[in-house]
Order: sequence, then C-alpha cells, then structure tokens
Amino acid sequence: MSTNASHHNACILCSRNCGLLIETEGGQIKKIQGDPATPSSKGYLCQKAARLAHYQSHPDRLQQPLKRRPDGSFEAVSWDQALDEIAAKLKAIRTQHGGRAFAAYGGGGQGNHLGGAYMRQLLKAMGSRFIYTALAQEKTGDFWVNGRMFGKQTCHTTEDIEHADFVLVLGANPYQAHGIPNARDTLKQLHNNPERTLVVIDPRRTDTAKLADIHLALRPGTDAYLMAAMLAIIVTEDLHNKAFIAEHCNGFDAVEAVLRQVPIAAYVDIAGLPLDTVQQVARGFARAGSACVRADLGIQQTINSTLNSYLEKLLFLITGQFGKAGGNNLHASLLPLFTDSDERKPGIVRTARHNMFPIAGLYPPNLLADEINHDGEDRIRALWIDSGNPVNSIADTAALETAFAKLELLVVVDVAMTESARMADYILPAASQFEKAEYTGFNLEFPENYFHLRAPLFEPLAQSLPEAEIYTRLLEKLGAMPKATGLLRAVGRRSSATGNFKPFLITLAAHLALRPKWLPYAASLLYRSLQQPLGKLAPAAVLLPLALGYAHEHADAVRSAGHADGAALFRAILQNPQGIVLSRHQRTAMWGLIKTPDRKIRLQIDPLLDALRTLAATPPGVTDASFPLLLMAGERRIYNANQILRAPSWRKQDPDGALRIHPDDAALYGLVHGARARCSTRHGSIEVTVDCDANARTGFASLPHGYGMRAGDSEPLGPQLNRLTGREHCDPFTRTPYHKHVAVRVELI
Ligand SMILES: Nc1nc2c(c(=O)[nH]1)N[C@H]1C(S)=C(S)[C@@H](COP(=O)(O)OP(=O)(O)OC[C@H]3O[C@@H](n4cnc5c(=O)[nH]c(N)nc54)[C@H](O)[C@@H]3O)O[C@H]1N2
Ligand SMILES: Nc1nc2c(c(=O)[nH]1)N[C@H]1C(S)=C(S)[C@@H](COP(=O)(O)OP(=O)(O)OC[C@H]3O[C@@H](n4cnc5c(=O)[nH]c(N)nc54)[C@H](O)[C@@H]3O)O[C@H]1N2
Ligand code: SF4
Ligand SMILES: [Mo]
Repeated sequence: MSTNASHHNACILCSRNCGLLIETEGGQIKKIQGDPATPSSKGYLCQKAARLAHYQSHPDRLQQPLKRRPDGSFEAVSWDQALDEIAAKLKAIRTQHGGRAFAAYGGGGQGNHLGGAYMRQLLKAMGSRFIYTALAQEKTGDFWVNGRMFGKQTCHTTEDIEHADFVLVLGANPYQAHGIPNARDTLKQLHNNPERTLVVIDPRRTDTAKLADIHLALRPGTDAYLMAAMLAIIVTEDLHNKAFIAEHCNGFDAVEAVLRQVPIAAYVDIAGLPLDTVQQVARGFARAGSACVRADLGIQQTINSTLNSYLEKLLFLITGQFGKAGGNNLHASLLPLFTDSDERKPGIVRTARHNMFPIAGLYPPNLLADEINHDGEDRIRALWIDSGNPVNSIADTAALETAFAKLELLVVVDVAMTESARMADYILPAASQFEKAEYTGFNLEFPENYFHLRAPLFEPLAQSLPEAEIYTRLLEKLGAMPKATGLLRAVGRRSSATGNFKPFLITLAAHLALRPKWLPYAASLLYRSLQQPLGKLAPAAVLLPLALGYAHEHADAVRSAGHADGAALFRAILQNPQGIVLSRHQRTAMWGLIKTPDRKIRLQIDPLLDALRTLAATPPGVTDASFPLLLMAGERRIYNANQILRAPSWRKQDPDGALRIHPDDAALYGLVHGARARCSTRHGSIEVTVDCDANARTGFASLPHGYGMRAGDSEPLGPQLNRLTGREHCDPFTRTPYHKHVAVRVELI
C-alpha cells in the first residue's frame, strides 16, 4: 500500500482501542500519534501505543502454516495440506467422540474480535459449546450478578467518570491499565478540581492512588468486609435513596435485613482502615450529586470475587447513583461479545469433569487442564487456540502443559510463535491487526457509544491470512458450508455498488430459509458473498446484520447519531476509518436496557446474601508459615500489555518484570535491590529480580503479568507467573482465579 502516508487506525493493547494516526514507509510503521478524528479517544494515547511497531515486525512473527514432526520440530506446509489434514482429524474426532471432545480457547484479545465471529462457526460445525476465554477468568462473576439483577447476563454496566462528582475506584489502576476514557487526562481532571472527589480503594499506593483525595489502603482481599461496612453505614444512617429504590428496584427489604446485621466497626477493622474515613467515604458517595464506581481485577481476581461484584453494584444501586449522568449505567452493544446462559434454564451444557455451567456462554479457563486431563470418555481431545497464549496466561502452567501433551489435536492460530504454539500439532499464521480489517466489541459507553472498523495498513506478511479466510476455508473443507452461490455474489455486488443492501439480505434470507443448516455459517456466507465488492473490508461483512439489528433495537439513538437506518449505519462503519458515533441515546432510554419482565432491578440474590451473612470473622491472609508473603500475581505496569507485545525490545523500562517489595519486607527476608531471588509457592518456583519499592505495601509484593515469553530460542524473559499459581485457588462459584492473593516465599539466590 501507499508509502509515507498517514492512516487512521487504533491501538490494540487495551480495551480503550484509542484512535491512532499511523505513518508508514516501505511497509513499516514509522510514526504513531493520537488521532484527533476518532470520536471516542479524540487524539488521546498512552506511551505504549508509540511502540506498536514491535508488535508488527519482529523475528517471531509466523509466516507460513507449520506442522509438528514426530521429533517435535516443525515443518512448513501449504495451507491446503494443513487445512485438509486438520479437517480430517476434526471429522474423525467428531465422529468417534462427538462435539464434547472439542473446545476452543480465545477468539479475540484487546484489539481483535472480528476473527472470533468466524471461530464460533467452527464450534458449531463441531457441535461443541465449549468456549474458554480470558473473560471467564476475570469478569464472569460480574456477568452472573448482572444476569440476576438486570435479567440477562448480557446487561453490562459502565461508569460515567467524566461527569461524576464523586468517583470510587475499587481494585483498579486506570493510570496504568486504562479501561476508562482517556484515563490519565480524566484522572488528572478529577485531581485538579476541588469540587470533585476521587477515592481509591487499593492495598498499594498506585499511580492512581497518588492522584486520589482519599486512598483507602485496605488489607488485601478484604473488600467484601469494607463494602459490607460501607453499605451498612449507608443503611443505618438512612442515606439510601428510598425514592429510587421504590421506583426501580425489588427485594431491598431482604438486602436491608442482612446489612443491618453487619458489625460495622469489626469489618472496618478487618479491612485495616480507620472507621471515620470509611464513614466519610460512604457518606460522600451516597450524598454526592453524582457518583460512580469503577471496579476491575483488584476485586474480581481476589477472595470473595463474585460477592465483591454484587456488593459493588449494591453501592451504586441503593444510593440511586444509577441511570444518570455521572453515575453507573447500562449500555447498548453492537457485538455480542458474550451471551446469556442462565444456568437455571434448560439446554445448558455442563463440562464433563467438573460439571461446570457456562456464564455468559463462557467456560472458565481454570478448569481447562482438568477437562482435558482425565480418563473419562467425554474428555476434551481437540483444542483450538486463537488469539491467546494460555500456557502463559492460565493459572497453573505445569498442569496445562501436562494436559496439552495429552491432546489428540492442538491447533494454534496466532501472529507469533507463542509458548502455546510451541506445543501445537499445527500452527496457522494469522495476518497481524495492521494487515487486515479489525474491530473490537469493547464499545461500552452510554449515552454516546462508538464503533471503529480499522482498515489494513499493509499486505499480510508472507503466507499469513486473515482469520475470516482461515475459518471459511476450513469450513468449506469440513463440508459444513458450500461455496457462496453465484446468485448471492451477484446480488452482493449490486447491493454494494448502490449501498442498498436490502436485495442482498432478502436473497440471503431466502437461501437460509431453504437451507437452514447453513444458518450457523452466516458469517462466512456473508464474507464470501461480499468478498469481491468489499475487498479488504470483506471480513467485516458480518457487521451488516448486526448493524441492522442494532438500528432496529435502538432506532432513535442510531438516528440521533446521524444514521438513517441499519444499512446507513453499515455504510458509515465501512466509510469512516477513524471510527464513528454509533448511537446517541436519551438518558431515559437506559431503563429500556433492563431485561427483567417488569424492568425493575432485582436487588435480592439469595446465595450472595448468604455469603455476606456468613463472611468469616477472621480476615483472609497468610495461613501457611512456609509461604509468609502475599503476592499480587499480575500487576499492570508501564511496559506490559498481556502477551501481545512479545519482542523484548519494546520495553523501555523494567526488562525483567521485577518483584516489587517493600524495603521493610526486603530487609526481613534478606533481599537486596537488584538481586536475583527465588519466588516459590506450593505449585512451583521462578527466578525474579528484586525491586525495593516504598509504594508497595508491607506483606504484599507484586509481579507483572505479560512477561515470560521467549524470543527465538531464548529462555522465558521475565516471570512466567502462572508457574506459581494453582488452578484450585479460585472463586468456588465462577472459578475465577485469586491471582491477587497468592501466598509465596522469596529467598535470595
Ligand atoms: N499496562 C497495561 N494495561 C493493561 C493490561 C496490561 O497488560 N498492561 N491489561 C489489560 C487487561 S486484560 C485488564 S483485565 C486490565 C486490568 O486492569 P486493572 O484491574 O486496573 O489492573 P491490575 O494492575 O491487574 O489490578 C488493579 C489493582 O488491584 C489492586 N489490588 C490487588 N489486590 C487488591 C485487593 O485485595 N483489593 C483491592 N481493592 N485492590 C486490590 C492492585 O494493587 C492493582 O493496583 O488492564 C488492561 N490494561
Ligand atoms: N497470573 C495472572 N494471569 C493472568 C492475569 C493476571 O493478572 N495474572 N491476567 C489475565 C487476564 S485479565 C487476561 S485478559 C489474560 C490474557 O491472556 P490471553 O487470553 O492468553 O490473551 P493475551 O495475553 O492477550 O494474548 C494475545 C495473543 O493473541 C495474539 N495475537 C495478536 N494479534 C493477533 C491476531 O490478529 N490474530 C490472532 N489469531 N492472534 C493475535 C498474540 O500474539 C498473543 O499470543 O491473561 C490472564 N492471566
Ligand atoms: S494501551 Fe490503551 S490507553 Fe494506551 S494507547 Fe493503547 S488503547 Fe489507548
Ligand atoms: Mo483482562
């Protein structure tokens, strides 16, 4: 493509997907700036985006399909050979063992959800429901609570931080991890405005906590106690919003009865905080003109994970800080990133070994090793990994390696030679996110929501292909779907030329009505039918029915954003490489997003009220003297980005991903700054570099995630921290790992 030109695109390193202007030269990324034309980020970006060239070009990019030889080495094979052999093996496994023998992991990361739409068709072709994703080791507790409260697990809450008078950041570090609009600017604005209050609840003095008016440095893992105490203070001081509760909620009486029994002073003591400050925060939140909660892994990947998500929502619900500017809100979604799978309803498929149900349609990675590694006839025998590196990112690396070795077929689709790919039977090279059309479904805003389809900047590297092409070819080889008919292609061409997609959709609907068994493969049919007219954007053809559905459901909001109907919305998506405003909702429209039959929020969730009633009288913490220190296994830092940026050259600081430990603890354990040490748990041990850091909390060290990748044939660089974590150390209900609460020992080497 053109040289020395600036192209609209987006950052792929976190869920914000900030708009970028990327200057290219000779097929390389030359310069990256924030894109002022992107309506969501308006020119904002953080320091990580400037280093994206290290994602696009590095020696471990995959260039051709690879097949494992019996001696463990890989040989390059053609696409046809790889896909023919894979299709034959998949068919044999499906015939012999049925759909339950197949599972997938991944289907999208921080920047790429387009391939996932195509990967899901493969699950359908295999007759399997088993999709394991990273979301099901962080957010499924939150989704489950949403299902109970709002009627569907697809109801999802967001926070209007920019307009809030009072912001409670709970177990999140947006200064480094982002996750909120233009995080650093937004936090600084809060900090600089004396009329607004920022409260941060975090055991460590993070960069976000440094900007706070109040930092509640609670004892790790005690959030449920703290939130219970705050809710109890609100109720006993009559600060709950009775008018809001009467109008919008059910079940408050049952919640109130439990809250009135909470021993406030004792719980605040367990959290290790001063009572008067906690009272001040609870009162401030309840009385604020507008207030919202921003929560993330600090409460989700620790003790009481699901209960924490419940209490967090009760905070903004019983105070009426919901459904208004500056509060928490539900939002509309263009893409179905997850579904509703209420485990009480019929048709829910449970896993063979653990009898685990899906939440939001997703199965927990913490169980994956066990579901492969058992002797039952219905164990997982074939695993498909796309856009994930579970060997490094799922708890208990050793268990996963044992399980993977037992698989009859492991296929990995990735852009790079990952630790998971090294174990695969076949590795399929995907074009990078700058070599194909891409988007994400992280459009979680209200009242204005955005969408950004990115056009490719470069041709696919060597033989790599976009996922849309990989899966469509495989489905064709599996005989699951035919090649698109000439009629569909012809009508598709005409519709694209006129921009009127009605005739095309009518023809497609007629085809599918006659051959309903093609319905699960609508994404690939759309792709093939519109491939020629849409060119490089053809993989985005799946957006056509989604845009129509969205415009139908949110007609006024889509029109307010300037799109007359669904076809116009689809055209706008295709024609605006900087991103678009998808919908502009009336604030009152939010109540229509609640999916309970009476549109009321159900506050009473009995199992969680039981859990609240029976919270232990002693704080969580260290129980085994041989592992005396708590480790936060997975801190977001200035230079980590999951496993997306593999080349070590991308990091300007912290090349070793050091163990941050308070100087007093270092002295206690005989550690010195810069020294190498051994960090051990019951599950394993790794070597780390010691960083004495006064911002750490005594008794609570931290290691970053997003390290431990190999470069070429090197040893893992930085901590492979899931060699330390155990898969049973998790929320008993959702199986979300307690990564923020791992008991370790650290010794000087
Ligand atoms: N730089 C960078 N940014 C990223 C990523 C990355 O790899 N690097 N990854 C992205 C992804 S996938 C995600 S999910 C998000 C996660 O984003 P965050 O959840 O914001 O990031 P973390 O650093 O994992 O954890 C947040 C905070 O939880 C605190 N914490 C630990 N234990 C407790 C506790 O018991 N209670 C409370 N209240 N807090 C506790 C930690 O001290 C930490 O500051 O970040 C995204 N953004
Ligand atoms: N101990 C511990 N473990 C953790 C965490 C923690 O804090 N502590 N955090 C957890 C969290 S919140 C998350 S979200 C997970 C993330 O873990 P994973 O779900 O494994 O995902 P990523 O680390 O984002 O890996 C992304 C992969 O996608 C590949 N990729 C990039 N672009 C493309 C593309 O266009 N196509 C394809 N097919 N592949 C591509 C990259 O090369 C990389 O291998 O890790 C979890 N694991
Ligand atoms: S890492 Fe996140 S906040 Fe930083 S530029 Fe990329 S998308 Fe934006
Ligand atoms: Mo995540």
